[in-house]
Amino acid sequence: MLTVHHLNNSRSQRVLWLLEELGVPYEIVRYQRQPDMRAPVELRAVHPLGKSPVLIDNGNTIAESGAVAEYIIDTYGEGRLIPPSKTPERLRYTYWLHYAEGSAMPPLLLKLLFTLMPKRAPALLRPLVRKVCNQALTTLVNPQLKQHMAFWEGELGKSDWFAGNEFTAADIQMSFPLEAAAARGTLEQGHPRAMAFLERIHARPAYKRALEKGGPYAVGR
Ligand SMILES: N[C@@H](CCC(=O)N[C@@H](CS)C(=O)NCC(=O)O)C(=O)O
Repeated sequence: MLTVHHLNNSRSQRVLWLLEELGVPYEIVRYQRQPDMRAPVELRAVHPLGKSPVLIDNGNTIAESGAVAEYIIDTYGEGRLIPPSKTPERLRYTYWLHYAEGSAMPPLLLKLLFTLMPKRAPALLRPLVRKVCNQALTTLVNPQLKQHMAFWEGELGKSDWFAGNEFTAADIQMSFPLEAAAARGTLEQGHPRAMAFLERIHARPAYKRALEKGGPYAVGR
């Protein structure tokens, strides 16, 4: 049976959700984040980077959530949750599947880092670190994030889902950046379509089942 190496409160929640949408049976090997939020070292025995998700199936070890989603759709999708090939929707699907980790997550990660750094700096250096981090946030990170969020808002004005009128695996992949932006408190103001997207996905029975199996998920709320 397919095995998901699942880190609590992480991107691998999307993999559980995709498998639930497709009704594919799977087992979960669970890992708990350490106090510093890193994955435990045991995950490095499964994949050298020690990050989650990692999928094991039929002797294949698959890492990187976009690649995991592609593998699951190719192997178990039977045409579901992917637009037909050679259509504009398929192009959009491929774009969002890659964009989520390749372009959307880096500024969100930087926002998290520059917000946490002053809190973790030694007390004496804290004012200086806070000043540098705030400058990086205001000049570099926040403007980029604003641009990305406006982009999502505009695209969700063209159709309910990222690749078109049908829900696809690209929406599952895009859920993480949107959840992360909402968790950083930057999405609520001025992005009603992105917020409505989150409401729609949270209402899906497969999303709820995946949450029950994956454990507490604080990225989005
Ligand atoms: N781009 C990779 C990112 C993987 C990643 O950074 N996963 C996080 C969980 S959200 C992780 O394992 N963090 C723990 C650590 O870095 O130790 C993917 O989409 O799979």
